[in-house]
Amino acid sequence: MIRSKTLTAAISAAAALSLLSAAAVAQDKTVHPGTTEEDVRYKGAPVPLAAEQMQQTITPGAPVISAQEFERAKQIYFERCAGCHGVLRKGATGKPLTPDITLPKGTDYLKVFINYGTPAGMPNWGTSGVMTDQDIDIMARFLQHEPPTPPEFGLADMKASWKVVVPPEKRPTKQLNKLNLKNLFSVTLRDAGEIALIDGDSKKIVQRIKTGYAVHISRMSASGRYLFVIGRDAKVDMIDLWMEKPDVVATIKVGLEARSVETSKFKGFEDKFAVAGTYWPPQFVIMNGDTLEPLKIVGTRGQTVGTQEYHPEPRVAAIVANHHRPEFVVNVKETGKVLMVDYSDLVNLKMTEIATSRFLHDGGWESSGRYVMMAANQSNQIVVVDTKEGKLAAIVDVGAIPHPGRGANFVHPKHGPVWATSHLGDETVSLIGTDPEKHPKNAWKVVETLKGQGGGSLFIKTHPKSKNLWVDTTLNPDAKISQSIAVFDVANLDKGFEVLPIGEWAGVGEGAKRVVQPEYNEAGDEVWFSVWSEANQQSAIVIVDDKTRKLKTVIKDKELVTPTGKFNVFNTQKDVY
Ligand code: DHE
Repeated sequence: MIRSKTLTAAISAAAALSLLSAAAVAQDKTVHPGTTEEDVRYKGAPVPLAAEQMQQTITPGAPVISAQEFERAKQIYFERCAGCHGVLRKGATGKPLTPDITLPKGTDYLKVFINYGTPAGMPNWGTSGVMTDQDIDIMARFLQHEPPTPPEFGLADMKASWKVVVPPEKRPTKQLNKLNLKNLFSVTLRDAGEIALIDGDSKKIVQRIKTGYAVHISRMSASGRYLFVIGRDAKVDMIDLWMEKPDVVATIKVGLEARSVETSKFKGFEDKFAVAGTYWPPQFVIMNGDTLEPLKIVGTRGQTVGTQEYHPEPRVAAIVANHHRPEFVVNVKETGKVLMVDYSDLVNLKMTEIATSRFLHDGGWESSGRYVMMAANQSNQIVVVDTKEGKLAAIVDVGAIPHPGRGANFVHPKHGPVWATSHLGDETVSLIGTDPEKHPKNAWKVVETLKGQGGGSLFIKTHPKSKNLWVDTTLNPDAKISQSIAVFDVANLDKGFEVLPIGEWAGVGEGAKRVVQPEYNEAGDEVWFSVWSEANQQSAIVIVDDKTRKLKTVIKDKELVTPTGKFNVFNTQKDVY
């Protein structure tokens, strides 16, 4: 009870701070010296843990801090710093901030550090006007104490939150609505904590459904009937698309912070299991695919690859389901391990742990479905895992901070089949050869590097029936670039790209109008783009005709609050990209 009330308060505070930090970034280019503006915008979002009760730890030799000051510092830390430095300050994509490092520096040094920032990446929280002198003083003392640890979240906690709203035997035995389910889109309404179901044929919003806080992604069950949605607060909602009015039939909280959910897709196991990975606690849980009953929790704490040091919070990033074997492929971010989890026997669980590269984030399949391509983003690498052999196939150096989403597969006119990623940290697009049989010389090598509009790219997309490769630049600091899309002709890559002014086409007036995540319809002849502004401004979805690259429709509706990810049912179910 306490948790849910305080969480609500934290969420509003977090949303406000998120806007504030965006504004600070916009006004002051030096808000995070040493870290690119794109990166600050992307990772600086609040972590929904501030409201959790944690033990205050007093570290010998550290300056006095009152209980009230400790609570204040804890809140600031989770809203501002934890996304990069880690919940336990052990260093994630940012540097470690543990007492062995902070105590020898002392309060005065740390205050200067926080106030002015450093070229190595510490933000100038004081001079940018984001933190008061009093807050800076509290933070300088807080950082010299052992970090407080958020609670664990085990089976009993999950079961206490678990609700089967409509039991399987009371659900429809056939589809009761007239929707063309294959061309339905689940759209993340990020700041509303909802998804919108949009009919891909009529472009009408069919329904809005309440989900978790700052809802993140949607994934489809193998049959295409159930939609799974996960929020940053680790709430999973399972939606039955066969109901007259599609709605939540089961819900569960699987931890305190999460980003990924997936379902079993191997023949014989369709719709049987769901899996969700959490940032906190560092673990994943396999659930019953019908009811979300939690069945098996597996922790991911352990040694990093390379130096083999213990890491206390290796977060679970992307999870993909293997179509060829009864396995989930689970990315463990900070330790750099890809786990291939065999779900055919949960009692005698078999798991292949593949040592790859640190900071695994997102990724997807190459076109044959045998190799999985995962971005180790802060390592500037793509790791390739052969899921048939259960072995690392290659680690490929690419540009700065690759961020493919699930990537894009197409046949290169000279080099054969390739998988592509764009980058957060530079303007390049890396094309990696993926056919070791017919094009062995090109396999797992960057065969060509394209130059796009700029850095700040989050997603790249094409479709087997298309000749276009779409590259967004959502987090580029230049509004002209973040509000438009670059499109390449895959048959004529030398010609460079065309820029389409998607933000302008939306006709929504004032706003950030960041263009994010191209997504195809089922037929592969339309591309949908979110035009993402703040919650109090108008946003839109712009639909482009893939063949002519001309504007087809704009979906504008006051219900479309902060649309970001869009997930076409068929393409998500079958992993078409
Ligand atoms: Fe995402 C996918 C984590 C910020 C939109 N995001 C993912 C995945 C992870 C992740 C691990 C892969 C899930 C999978 O495949 O199982 N995202 C994170 C973060 O940790 C990060 C950097 C910071 C945060 O505070 O959450 C972050 N993500 C964002 C955004 O700000 C985006 C642009 C807008 C939003 O809705 O929050 C965003 N992330 C997305 C989308 C996908 C995604 C649309 C799925 C892409 C796809 O095509 O599959």
